[in-house]
Amino acid sequence: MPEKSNREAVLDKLREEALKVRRNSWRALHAAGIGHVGGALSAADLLAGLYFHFLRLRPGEPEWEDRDRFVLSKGHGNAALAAVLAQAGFFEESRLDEFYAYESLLGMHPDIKCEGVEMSTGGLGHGLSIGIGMALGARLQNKDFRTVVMIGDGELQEGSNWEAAMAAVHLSLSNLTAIIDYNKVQQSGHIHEMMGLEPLAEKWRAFGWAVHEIDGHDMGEIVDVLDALPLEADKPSLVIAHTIKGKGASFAEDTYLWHNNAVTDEVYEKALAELEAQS
Ligand SMILES: Cc1ncc(C[n+]2csc(CCOP(=O)(O)OP(=O)(O)O)c2C)c(N)n1
Repeated sequence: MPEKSNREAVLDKLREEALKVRRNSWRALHAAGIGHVGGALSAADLLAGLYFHFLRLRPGEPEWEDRDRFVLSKGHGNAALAAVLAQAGFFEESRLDEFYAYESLLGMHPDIKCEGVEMSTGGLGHGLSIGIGMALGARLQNKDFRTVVMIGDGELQEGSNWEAAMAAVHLSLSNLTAIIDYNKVQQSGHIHEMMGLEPLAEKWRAFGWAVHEIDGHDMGEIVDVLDALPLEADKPSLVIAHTIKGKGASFAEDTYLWHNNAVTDEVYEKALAELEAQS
């Protein structure tokens, strides 16, 4: 049998990590008994690609000043961020069992005091502005670290994002990348029913961003776009990642009902069984 190509081996490893991000997200949410399921699962492949292929980090030295910065602006997806940080070695995976516990640094939203977390987020609409500050900071200090911000599509309905979108172009921040987790569902319904975003790519291009659309569950497409960053010289990059809210759990896919829900023993077992079948 021919040996797998190097690319396929890399992609297989990343897919395994992504599956583990889903498993570990469920682990954390089950420990809490409740939480934001849908937006954690839609972001799992993107987070695996970022943390295991793109971001230059030193998990044993979280404050390393030349590290790349990642801001989860859609902070309610913290179960997946906690999962990927644990897998990357910022802390023990067993700490996922403290998710939402009293005084735990792993809460419903990212806490800057937690190893590997760059910014406390959760009040939506701020991450891109924070990322602009980080990217500008890199330029002013003559440093080559990159900044990546992940934004939710429901979050994008907030006006502050569009002010930030203008500012990033005005400042020519080619060291800044925004990723939209475009799962088409927000807290209380489908995006197009609440307040549609289309034509999304055209809007960002009109603002002056370099834009590329991918299937946010296709690891090959994720790796290719990350390898291509920055997409154009002198412009910030935007990746529109088409995803499915609740991806990997049939009962939670493409519905706002699983934006935030109770995670009972029964739900947890069902979710793990489905993931097992996908591995
Ligand atoms: C400023 C602000 N308004 C409202 C909320 C409540 N809230 C939490 S999640 C959410 C929906 C976000 O939807 P989306 O960005 O699509 O998230 P995803 O589907 O990726 O989970 C809302 C309105 C908040 N956290 N912050």
